[in-house]
Amino acid sequence: MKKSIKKKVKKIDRIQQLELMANRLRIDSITSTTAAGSGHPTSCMSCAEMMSALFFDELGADDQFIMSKGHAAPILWSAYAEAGLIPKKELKNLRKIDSDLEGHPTPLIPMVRIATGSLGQGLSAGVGMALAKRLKKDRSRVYVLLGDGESAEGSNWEAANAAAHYRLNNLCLILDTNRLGQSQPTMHGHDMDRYKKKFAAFGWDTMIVDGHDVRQLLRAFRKAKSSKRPFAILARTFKGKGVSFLEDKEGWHGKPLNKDHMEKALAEIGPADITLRSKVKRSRVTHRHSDFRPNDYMLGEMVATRGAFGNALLKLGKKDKDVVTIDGDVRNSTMTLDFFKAFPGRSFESFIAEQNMVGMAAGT
Ligand SMILES: Cc1ncc(C[n+]2csc(CCOP(=O)(O)OP(=O)(O)O)c2C)c(N)n1
Repeated sequence: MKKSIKKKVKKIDRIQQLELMANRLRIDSITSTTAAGSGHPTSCMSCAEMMSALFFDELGADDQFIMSKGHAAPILWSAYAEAGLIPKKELKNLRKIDSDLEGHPTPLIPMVRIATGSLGQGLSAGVGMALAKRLKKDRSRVYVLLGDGESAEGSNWEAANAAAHYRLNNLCLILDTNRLGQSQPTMHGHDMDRYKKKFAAFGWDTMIVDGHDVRQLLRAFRKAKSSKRPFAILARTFKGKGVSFLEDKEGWHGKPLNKDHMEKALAEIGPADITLRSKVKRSRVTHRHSDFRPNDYMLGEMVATRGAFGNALLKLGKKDKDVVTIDGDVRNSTMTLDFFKAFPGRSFESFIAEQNMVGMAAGT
């Protein structure tokens, strides 16, 4: 009995710690964008609890995180800084020409595997990464944070289709449903059931949560892990959350605060005195150069370009076990056919969904 009470007290502390960290990330995002004189503070503020819960509780050392709404990069940099993966003092150099902290995520920062910012790309990359993990029998997971405005991009729905087709239960999407896009409200606003029906129709498991409630977010992450299908956490949030003159207000997208506004905002954001450990580790993308010599042909020998491509791909597949092929229902035109026959385990069909095909390839 005593033990369970103790456990409960500890749990409450954990939630409060993550709430404090969410405020910490909000403050970092506001101050770094004000220092830069550009950026998207309100887009960061809506996902502060998600980022806190992810980086300081949920993400394991080998899990992958993709910030698909790449304009919220300042909160990603803040999370890395608070996790000790980049120096905190670097945050004030956001968007400077000689800083790696660009306005949108790029692999210049080692933990970033895929550049985002052109909206609608992150989920496809996540599908590619989730497939690659399965192929390597790696049991870690892939998390994609998607904007609600961004979810209108067709590429997301190609990706949603593929994720369900491949039953990627190692893929978890978090939809930051803050109701607002850049110049106006989004198509579905806060109609959470619309999103639920869409993802369910594509074969995903879903859960609607209050995206500012850390406890609900942690519960959703737990549920996602026991799902047999890809999982969408549909988080109802407010853009600019935590500051009265920004919260749920139109006209603030992509605008840093001036010094006066920043002081007012910081005074409103609650306590944020916290340091927490994260399991996320500094990783480096390794680019392997393969010394590959394609097939030789005799001078004057007539070989169709696609035939030569198919032969070369097959040879490359034999040489390098990490090479995979993704096709868009044209394997007998592009001659990826032979690779598919030789290496069925490393061959994936994207069907006639080329946006997702390219995004998946970037993610693998
Ligand atoms: C393909 C593409 N189209 C348009 C933009 C310009 N843009 C940047 S942010 C944004 C609004 C995004 O809204 P949402 O996904 O809801 O994110 P929020 O900032 O509201 O969290 C737009 C239109 C872009 N970056 N990429």
